[in-house]
Amino acid sequence: MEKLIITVALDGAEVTRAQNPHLPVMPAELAGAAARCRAAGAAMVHVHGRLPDGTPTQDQAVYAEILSAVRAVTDIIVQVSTGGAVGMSAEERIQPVLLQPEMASLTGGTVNFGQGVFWNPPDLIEHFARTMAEQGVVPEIEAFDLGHIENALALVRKGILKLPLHFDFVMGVPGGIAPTIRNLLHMAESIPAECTWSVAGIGRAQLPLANVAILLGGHVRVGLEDNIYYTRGVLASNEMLVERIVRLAAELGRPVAAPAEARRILRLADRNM
Ligand code: KMH
Ligand code: ZN
Repeated sequence: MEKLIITVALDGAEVTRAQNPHLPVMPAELAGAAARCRAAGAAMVHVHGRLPDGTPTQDQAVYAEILSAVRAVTDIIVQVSTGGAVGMSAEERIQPVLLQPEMASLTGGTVNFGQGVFWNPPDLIEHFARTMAEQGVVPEIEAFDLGHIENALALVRKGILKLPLHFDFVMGVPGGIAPTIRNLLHMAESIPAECTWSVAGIGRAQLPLANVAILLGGHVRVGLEDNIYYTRGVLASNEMLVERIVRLAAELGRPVAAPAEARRILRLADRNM
């Protein structure tokens, strides 16, 4: 088994500081959290832009600040969001890719998202995938449901995405796939053998699914975007969630990858060539 890549989704677009005061929002806060998570054992951050009042934004200038702030303090892999927030236009969402970060999220299909709809029709996915390829940005396929894997593989057949791909199974969004171990096994068995995957369990599903991923040879995403609690009623910080995965991985005999090792495992230098 390869070493374990821990990704931390630092802020997301939905969680507010009123819900969790540890939420990093401004570029300097995101950079500080990224450095602390790197020290704790994370190899990658997934980041969303926010305005000073916490409103989600995909503004290129905001992401430029985030990228330079994070790069100034740590060698962690930075993956920008192209999901943004429900209701944003495609052109709004794609902006951070034009800054040529190492990675960007690429959602594999439309999904109900609570009471909203996270809109990802085929032409949008294709446009985002082509833009990432043009900009030399490696996609992480966000699969909120099983069909999202099939959509990505259809783009491979069309020559728009290239194998191997890295998938993130986002499990437990109301409207998406249920966060059960059986479903995780099904997702993991549904991708080509040469692909890599991580799991992002939402809410209280984060911990059990992370444990299964450690045992299966998958990778793990934690962070306040997906889960604001450490345990019932106790608010988490991003670092606390990373530290717990590092301890669990050690107990289960799975060493943790540093960013350079994660770049090799994910073949970041070869993908998109
Ligand atoms: N905020 C969600 C609607 C991504 O970052 O690529 C979408 C999301 C996915 O967070
Ligand atoms: Zn996100």
